[in-house]
Amino acid sequence: MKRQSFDSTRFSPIFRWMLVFAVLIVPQVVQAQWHATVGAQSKNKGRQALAFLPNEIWIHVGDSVTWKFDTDEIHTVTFLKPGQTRLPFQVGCPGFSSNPSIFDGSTCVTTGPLVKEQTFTVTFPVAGNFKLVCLVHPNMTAVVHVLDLSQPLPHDQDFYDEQAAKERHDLLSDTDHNGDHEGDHERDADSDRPRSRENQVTAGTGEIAATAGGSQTLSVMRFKHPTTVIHVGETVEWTNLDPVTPHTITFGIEPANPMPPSANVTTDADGARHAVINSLTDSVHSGFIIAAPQDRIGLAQSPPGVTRFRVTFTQAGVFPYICALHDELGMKGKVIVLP
Ligand SMILES: [Cu+2]
Repeated sequence: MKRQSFDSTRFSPIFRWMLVFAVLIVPQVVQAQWHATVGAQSKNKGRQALAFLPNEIWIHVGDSVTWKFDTDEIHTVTFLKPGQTRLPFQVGCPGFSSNPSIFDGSTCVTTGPLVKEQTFTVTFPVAGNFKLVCLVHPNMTAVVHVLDLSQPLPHDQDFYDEQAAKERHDLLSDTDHNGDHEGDHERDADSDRPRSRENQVTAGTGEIAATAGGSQTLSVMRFKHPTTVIHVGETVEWTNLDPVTPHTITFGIEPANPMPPSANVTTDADGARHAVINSLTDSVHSGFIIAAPQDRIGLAQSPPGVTRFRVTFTQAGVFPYICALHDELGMKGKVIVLP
C-alpha cells in the first residue's frame, strides 16, 4: 500500500486517535460470521434429516460459525479432539461448552442436546480441517476447513445457504424407502422388499447420503401401518429398516433407560427379541431395536444388529404402543387383538 502522500501533520489529534481506533477495530471487522443449520424436518416431524446443512464450509482463521438448530429431534454440535473417543451425548465430550465457544483442536467443544430455535457459535483461531459431529447421531458429520488469511475462500454465505436448501430438500423428499405415513403414496410395488404381511410392522426406515463433507441421514420416524389387527394367540413382528437410528416398541410404562429391554423380553433363536402380553396392563419394552454400526479396519467388528421385535398377544383388546425415543415426533401405533 502506498502511504508516501499521507501527511499526518495535517490531521488534528482527535482524527489521529480515530485512525488508531480504526486500526484496532479493522481486524475484528474482517473476522466473518458464517451461518449453517442443524437438522431439518417435515411438517409432521416424521421425516428427520439428520444432517449439518451444509456439511462442508471453508472459513478463515478467526472466523466464527453459528449453527441454528431446526428440529424437534435433538442434535449436538460437537468438535472432538483428533482421535478422541465418542461418549454418549448425555455425557458430552465430557461436559458441555459455553456459548459462544472457541475450538483450536486442543480441547473438545460440544453443546448438550439442542432443539428448534437454539443456536451455538464457535470461533476458529487456528488453521486446520476440523470434523464436526452430532453425538446423538453417528452418521451425521461435517467438516470445517479453516484457512490461513492468505488463502482465498471458495464460497460466500449465499452459496452455503443454497447448498443447505438443496441438501435439505434432497434428504426430506427422498422416497426410496416408503416408510412414512403422510398418507399419500403406496410404494411397495417399486420396492424390492416383499410386501408386508398383516402382522408385520416396519418400525422406521432411513437412508444415508454422502457429500464430500461427510454423511447425512434421512430417518423416517414412523411405524408403517401403525394400526395392526390380529387375533388372540398371534404374534406381531416389528422390523427397524433404518441404517442408523434406533427405535423402541414400548407398551405401558416407559422405562427410565430406554436402551435395554424390559425383564420380560426373551431372545428368539434368530436373535430377534420376543415378549408375551397377557393383559391390558402389561408393560413391555423392546429396548433399542437397531442396525449394527458400520465396521472399521483396526477395530473389533460389531455383532449383528437386533433389528426385530416380536410380541405374542394372548388376550383380546386394544394395545397402544410408542417408540420411547420418538413418540414426541408422533411415532406411535396400536395393536387391535380380536378374540
Ligand atoms: Cu423411534
